[in-house]
Amino acid sequence: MKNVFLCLVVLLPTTILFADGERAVDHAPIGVMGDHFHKKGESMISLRHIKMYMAGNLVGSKDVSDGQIIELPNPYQMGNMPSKLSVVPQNMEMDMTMLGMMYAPSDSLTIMGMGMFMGKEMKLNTYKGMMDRALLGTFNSSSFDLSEFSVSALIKLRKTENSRWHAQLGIQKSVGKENTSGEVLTPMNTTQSIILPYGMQSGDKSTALISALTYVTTRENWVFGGQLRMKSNISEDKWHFGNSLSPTGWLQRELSSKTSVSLRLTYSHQYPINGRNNLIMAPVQTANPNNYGGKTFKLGTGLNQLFKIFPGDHADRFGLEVSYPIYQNLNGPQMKSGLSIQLGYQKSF
Ligand SMILES: [Cu+2]
Repeated sequence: MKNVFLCLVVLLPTTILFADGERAVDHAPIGVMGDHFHKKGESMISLRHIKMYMAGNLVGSKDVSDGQIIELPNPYQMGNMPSKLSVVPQNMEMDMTMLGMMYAPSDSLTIMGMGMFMGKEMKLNTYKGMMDRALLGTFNSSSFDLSEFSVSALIKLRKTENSRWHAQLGIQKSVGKENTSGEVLTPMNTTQSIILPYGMQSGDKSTALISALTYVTTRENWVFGGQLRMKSNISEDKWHFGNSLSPTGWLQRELSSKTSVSLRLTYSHQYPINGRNNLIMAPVQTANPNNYGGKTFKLGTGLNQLFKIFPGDHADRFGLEVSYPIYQNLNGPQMKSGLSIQLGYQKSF
């Protein structure tokens, strides 16, 4: 990550002109999906990588300690399982790699396809199920899999000299494993293989409808954009991650035709998990479908930079965006989001 960033900075002073007066501000900050459409006959490939960090736990918007979490009841208590939560997530890292493709059969329609790989790694503490509730130890859970595919249509609604409106309508299919198992340290101080809780799964096998409305307007060297995005489940599954609604707004400043910087505010509201897998019942908060989703505000800052590296009429586009949550109100106890870094490459032809 650091090396790529260094390359971006070192290559900044190169001066080359691009076809069609291509500008860095033509695309939104890299974290915005489906932000632009293409001219008839044009294609684009993109590769993005997102790294997300999480640490600590919240109930609503209040921090909660391990000590407070292990006093909460275990809703799935059975047999000799502890009556209180006994395993507490400490931190987590998520890696998402997305490969995207765009093609415009006409000036008013762009088809977009995307595939995502997802890797997750979580560190958890296990406490004794009863008596003194002493810390027994720490263990890791992880999963890595092809997670989802999506296909959508971007429809141009209105375009004037300095503004445009477009809609996105698509289908997202989760293909990642929803029953990955892993070795865990139990509150009885034994090691056992169980189906990992929902949050560690690479998918939920659901089908969802993706819809978005985007508006972008340009005033000299400034661009303002806004997008409202929704994900709504349309399949009948044993369980699926909650529907979500996320408006985002960004301000971009063009420093030169090849460089732009941005500031973006995103709100996201995600509903809890719908349904349940009866085999997921460990004494940990993540085994409860209600402890998912919530409301989050994130602030991000980004850089779009054009280069001429590979042959072709179009520029090689790089985008970097770093964002941090400024407010979180989570259905909890739930792990708190931290920094996320997104790096992307796009090339039209
Ligand atoms: Cu594109």
